[in-house]
Amino acid sequence: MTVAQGPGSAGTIGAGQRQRFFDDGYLLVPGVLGAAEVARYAGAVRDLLPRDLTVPEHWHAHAGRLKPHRLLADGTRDDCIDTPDLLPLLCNQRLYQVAAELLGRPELRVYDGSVGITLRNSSGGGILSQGLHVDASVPNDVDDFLGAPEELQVGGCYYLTDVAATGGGIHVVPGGHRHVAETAAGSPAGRHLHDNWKRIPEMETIEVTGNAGDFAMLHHLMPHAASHNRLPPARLAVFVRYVRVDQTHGYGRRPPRRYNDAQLAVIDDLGRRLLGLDPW
Ligand SMILES: O=C(O)CCC(=O)C(=O)O
Ligand SMILES: [Fe+2]
Repeated sequence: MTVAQGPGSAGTIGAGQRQRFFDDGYLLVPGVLGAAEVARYAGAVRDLLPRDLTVPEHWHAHAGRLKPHRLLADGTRDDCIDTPDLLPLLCNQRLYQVAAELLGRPELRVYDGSVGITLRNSSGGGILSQGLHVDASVPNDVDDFLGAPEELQVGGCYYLTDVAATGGGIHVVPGGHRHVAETAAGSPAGRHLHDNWKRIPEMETIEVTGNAGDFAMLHHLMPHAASHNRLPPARLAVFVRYVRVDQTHGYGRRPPRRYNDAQLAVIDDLGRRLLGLDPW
């Protein structure tokens, strides 16, 4: 397990941990959130579940894993759950510092904000509940991954519960991001191989276990997948991703989302820049 230094380490992860991230393709950043914050955010995630446990039709629900969505007026679904309760997770100072260190410059944009709740279940015979895939910040109509720092996205999930082995932790392939880059570079299909790398053939994975308040940070070419939760505690996670403002494909210059007064009240100065409301 690749583990970064804990909080109080001057806000940086240091060259060694940075190197490990680029060698392994992932890094567990411990203690991004303190116990009181964890309790508050975990409560906010639990409160997304209707009291009568009706799972709305427009939520994703598969093998005990729920992803809340909002149904928009035009009938589309939005999985960014940026309620005033959860929005500060996108503006977290310490996680931002880690992302800026990995991405090599301070001017970043943040996005995602989706929530993953994995309940204990005995479905499926295997370990993974999802096919191995990458969530690359490279559009599907681009033929090759560049591998340049400006193209990189780093992101993953906060654990809001302790995630012990077989408890639904995200699975990764140590070094798998290099395999994806090399295989794509060596194939005429490039970025389009394996259904745009959304259906990666089986590879050996490990589960990222961690404590409530930790963040599992992944390189955007890291093959990964959700896993079944075989343990009683639900796994609560919130996903956050970062790119540089000069991101090759424009991910860093997307128009900001629209926020109401209650949301704006919880967005600090750093958050305003990360969310694209103010320039850097
Ligand atoms: O829930 C997880 O552990 C991973 C989910 C994931 O990778 C995804 O939905 O793209
Ligand atoms: Fe994913």
